[in-house]
Amino acid sequence: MHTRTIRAACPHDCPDTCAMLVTVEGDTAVEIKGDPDHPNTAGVLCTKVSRYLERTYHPERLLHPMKRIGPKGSGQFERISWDEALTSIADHLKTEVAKDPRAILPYSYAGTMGVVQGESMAMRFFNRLGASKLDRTICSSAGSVGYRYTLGAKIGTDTEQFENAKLIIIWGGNPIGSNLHFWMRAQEAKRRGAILVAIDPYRSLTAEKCQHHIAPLPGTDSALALGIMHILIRDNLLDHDYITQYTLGFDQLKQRVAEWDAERVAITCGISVDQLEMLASLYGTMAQQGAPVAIRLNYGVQRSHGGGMAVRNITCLPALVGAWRQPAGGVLLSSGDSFPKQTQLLERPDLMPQAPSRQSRTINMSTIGDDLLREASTEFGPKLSTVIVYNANPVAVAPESAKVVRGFAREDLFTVVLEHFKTDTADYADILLPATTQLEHVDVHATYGHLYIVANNAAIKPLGEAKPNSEIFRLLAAKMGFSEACFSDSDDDLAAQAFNPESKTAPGYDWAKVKEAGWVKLQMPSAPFAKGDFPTPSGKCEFYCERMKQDGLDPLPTYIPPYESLASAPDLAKRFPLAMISPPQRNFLNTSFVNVQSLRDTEGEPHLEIHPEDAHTRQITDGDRVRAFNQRGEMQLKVRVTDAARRGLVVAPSIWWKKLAPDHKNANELTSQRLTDMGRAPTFYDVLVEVEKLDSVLTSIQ
Ligand SMILES: Nc1nc2c(c(=O)[nH]1)N[C@H]1C(S)=C(S)[C@@H](COP(=O)(O)OP(=O)(O)OC[C@H]3O[C@@H](n4cnc5c(=O)[nH]c(N)nc54)[C@H](O)[C@@H]3O)O[C@H]1N2
Ligand SMILES: Nc1nc2c(c(=O)[nH]1)N[C@H]1C(S)=C(S)[C@@H](COP(=O)(O)OP(=O)(O)OC[C@H]3O[C@@H](n4cnc5c(=O)[nH]c(N)nc54)[C@H](O)[C@@H]3O)O[C@H]1N2
Ligand SMILES: [Mo]
Repeated sequence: MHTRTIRAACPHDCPDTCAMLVTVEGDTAVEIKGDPDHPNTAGVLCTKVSRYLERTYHPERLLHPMKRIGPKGSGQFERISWDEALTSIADHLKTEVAKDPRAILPYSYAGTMGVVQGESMAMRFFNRLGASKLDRTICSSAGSVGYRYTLGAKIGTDTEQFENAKLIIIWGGNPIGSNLHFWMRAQEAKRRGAILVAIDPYRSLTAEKCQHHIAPLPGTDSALALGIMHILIRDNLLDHDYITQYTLGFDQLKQRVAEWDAERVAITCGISVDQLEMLASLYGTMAQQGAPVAIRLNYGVQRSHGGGMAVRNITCLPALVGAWRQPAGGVLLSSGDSFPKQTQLLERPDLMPQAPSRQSRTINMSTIGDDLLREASTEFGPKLSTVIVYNANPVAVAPESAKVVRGFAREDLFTVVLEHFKTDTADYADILLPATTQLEHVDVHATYGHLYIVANNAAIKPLGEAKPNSEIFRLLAAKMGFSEACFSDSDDDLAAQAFNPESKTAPGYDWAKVKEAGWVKLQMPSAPFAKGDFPTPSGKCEFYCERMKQDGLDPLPTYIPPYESLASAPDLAKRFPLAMISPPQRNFLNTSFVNVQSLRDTEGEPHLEIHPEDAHTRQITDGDRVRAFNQRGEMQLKVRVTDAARRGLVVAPSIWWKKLAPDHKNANELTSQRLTDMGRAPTFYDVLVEVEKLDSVLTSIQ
């Protein structure tokens, strides 16, 4: 049998975007592994993606188009032909477009991070329709806005440099679970003598392996950063030369942080003064001694009311101590803006119909629950009549799930879902279309955690009648009679248009070459802000930010408390005294992989971690089944009593498929649709709950 090796890219929403090698025998993929030559992947795949073949050849893969035959949400479908599926979608869309195309909404996120199967052909289609635009805020927009105000663009320390750092602060992230290849560098740094500090309310797998762990209350990181700045300035642990040359607003910052003495910060964050002093002095003193000090800033800090401000404040730190001078110093949140992606060319916003009577409308994906239930009004525009979901699972991942479910259950809503599996969202589809997986289609990837463009070649033919997203939207465009040339672009054409060959970072980008080689590194300076060059309006790191003032925000670093906490909402906290966070499980990728049996077996059943004292006052013991609830909803979980959760905090590792949980619910029953201070993002970790033991009678009914 003909055996060959195909160069592929891991498509998942993860900073690591691994380069993979797929071995194919005949028509079957038989092995998948990390590319040993790729500097970031270094031959290693995480546990879940090493099961990608199990996912691809899963017996429950969707293999042909289907239409709904049961009530919404029942998951009852019957097989139809592609022609019937596409014709019925196009007929429906034509009627809606004639009335008002804004009633149509695409709903997509990062099921695949590929440029081709993500927002290229699909967005051309929706732009040409004149559909509502989707504000893609569900993950990273709060931090993106805060970061860009301060530093200008999401550019940061190269992951490969972290092994040379002497101090690494891992802030709001759990890289052992979510950013494995960064963790490999951090471990190497530790072997070379570096100190690792984790800042996380929860003693995660990562925090457990760092020399220091500081556990602030969720949503208080902006205060913690103010406290560090206060001490750095108080003790003169500053790089005055760097501050003078490359920053804006130091004097105003100094005045502002004077208010944030160590006592006040320690109380706000629920930590000790000693911990704060230790952290600030470690950071400032090591930087003064010329040691590279680096911060790996992640998403945990962004999921509360003040998530944007938290990222902004933390991002001010490296400039104060001059950490940017060194390649292994600075901060990495995301490398996303290093990639010269040609968004306009790929998505063609110019195709939007120019009807003067109708302005285009934007719907925030994080408030899909409310927006699906909203009636037509002059302010809102037409009621949503049609949702086309691809690369996403909103019924499980969007906040305040009860409302999301009510929305998708609307009998007058026409829902199309492009999927690999019958997910919680797919159950609500009127038409369900089978999509190809990464092994079956072509794509090209930028990433948010390293600096390589990674190519994905198709390893095998599409299974069953599955088709790539790009092809589905091409076919729908043809059915709609769209004749613009861009609807004939092939997947290779789209991949070729992905990055600007005239750019500084990907000069001469040539898809044919990258496709063959598998990957290419961007050309980035090794210490991007060693000599300032911040892409802000002032060209400096903006401690004072005029754009924030124009946008109605405090132009200086400040503290924005959570919506729901003991200190900020004492009345609510009387009823629901515990803060709940629901960070990713190591062996799931959001909701992807939850249906892979071997991985689900590893994670067990949905569980809740609670501190021994909080458990004791509620007469809860390890292994009990409990009900976690608040004013929005409830769910049932099995309890693990552990001091990994700090007092006052419960942790519900996520994101479970609802239908695979014993009570058909997940953590988003309890999360809210309130948005962050910046970037209109969700506040998944800004939630108060109460927990009580389920009595045995109730449990047995469930
Ligand atoms: N295995 C796996 N990997 C993933 C994902 C996955 O689902 N599974 N998801 C991917 C996606 S979409 C993303 S966005 C990234 C997320 O990347 P990370 O943000 O690095 O990943 P998490 O594991 O969510 O780490 C968040 C940590 O923040 C902590 N945390 C919660 N609230 C706060 C807070 O207020 N302050 C601080 N300092 N810490 C807090 C949590 O306890 C948790 O340990 O990971 C990606 N990688
Ligand atoms: N409570 C709580 N909720 C959260 C979070 C949390 O930490 N706690 N994290 C939030 C974050 S950070 C994020 S990023 C979101 C993630 O939310 P989503 O982006 O919706 O991620 P997934 O749940 O993995 O769903 C992606 C779906 O896309 C499908 N898919 C993959 N590839 C393709 C393809 O090529 N074509 C098609 N048509 N489909 C494909 C997969 O089968 C999967 O069902 O969830 C958010 N929700
Ligand atoms: Mo995310």
